[in-house]
Amino acid sequence: MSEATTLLDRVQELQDAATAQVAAATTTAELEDVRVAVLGRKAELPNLLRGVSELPPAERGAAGKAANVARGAIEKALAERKSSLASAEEAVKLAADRLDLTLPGSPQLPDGALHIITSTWRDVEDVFVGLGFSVLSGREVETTHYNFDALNHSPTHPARAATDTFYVSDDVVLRTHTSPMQVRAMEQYDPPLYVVIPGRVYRRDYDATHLPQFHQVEGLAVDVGITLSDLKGTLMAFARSIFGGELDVRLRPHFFPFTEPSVEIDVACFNCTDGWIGGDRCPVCRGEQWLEILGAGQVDPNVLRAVGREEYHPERVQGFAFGMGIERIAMLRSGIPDLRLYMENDVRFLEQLR
Ligand code: 2NM
Repeated sequence: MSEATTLLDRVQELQDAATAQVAAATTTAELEDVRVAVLGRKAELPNLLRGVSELPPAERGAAGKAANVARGAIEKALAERKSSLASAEEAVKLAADRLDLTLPGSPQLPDGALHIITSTWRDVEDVFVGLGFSVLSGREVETTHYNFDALNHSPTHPARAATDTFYVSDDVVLRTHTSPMQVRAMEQYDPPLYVVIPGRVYRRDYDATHLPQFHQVEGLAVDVGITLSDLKGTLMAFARSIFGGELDVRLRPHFFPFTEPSVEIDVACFNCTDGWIGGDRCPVCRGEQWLEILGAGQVDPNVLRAVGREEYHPERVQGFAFGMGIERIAMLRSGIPDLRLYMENDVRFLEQLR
């Protein structure tokens, strides 16, 4: 028997052994071990090809070809086995991973809720949107021009004091009300103007009923022939919508720099309108029977003039304006008197106000 015949027999043996091993592999990992054992760098078949060069030239061709054919057959067997094992493994994995999307989540997470300031803000805003007002927002850092001068605050007005207002520099402050934006609105838009401006405001004050940062909604209506009756009707509709039903509203004379005349508006105490029977005094109004809810007035002609536009000349248009603290409205509605609780975000407190 020639060396070539021996070699061809060995090639056939190796191919048979390799295909048997391929067929016996039961996982893709096992199959990879088989591939390394039969075709890897240290395997016999690839190394046999090297011996071909030592054969007599006439026999090299047949031997080389046989070895390459065997290699091709083994590679094909490997590829086929690999694809069938891989799809079987995929099927097992998919069956194990199956997720029933109709099952209830676990654990059940508690629902979140809006903060009382956010929900009150939205309720107030919604009432005025329903009355035809647009909603604007302004910057929280303002110039003393927009925060005080254009709003008819005299150069010595006490609200300008550094003990009351947060100054960023000599002529820049954290706004103490949202009215600066009302001046900007008059600069930007022609009358008729019906806007409400909710937002954060800042004053140097901190106790049970005053926070250094709080929230306001201020409103402004400017049109031809606006009177105090328009103010009263609008704010009565607001008060009834927020505090309920047919409650009475009263206007008390007051003073604000930017309005003349100015009023404070009270709503009849919703807790004791039909007579208080729980003890000597109603705890909501402390026996007053009225709750102060906001300040308002006819826009002072000086404010309209300070806009500096002919369209807002006080002989052409008139206006009313009002402002309220969102915390105060929330406090009256919820009966929780200490505003500091609103800002601590103690979950036990927040959960009582869902
Ligand atoms: C209040 C009370 C009264 C007010 C006035 C103005 C403006 F810009 F028209 F002059 N805005 N807001 C106003 C009037 C605010 O808050 C208690």
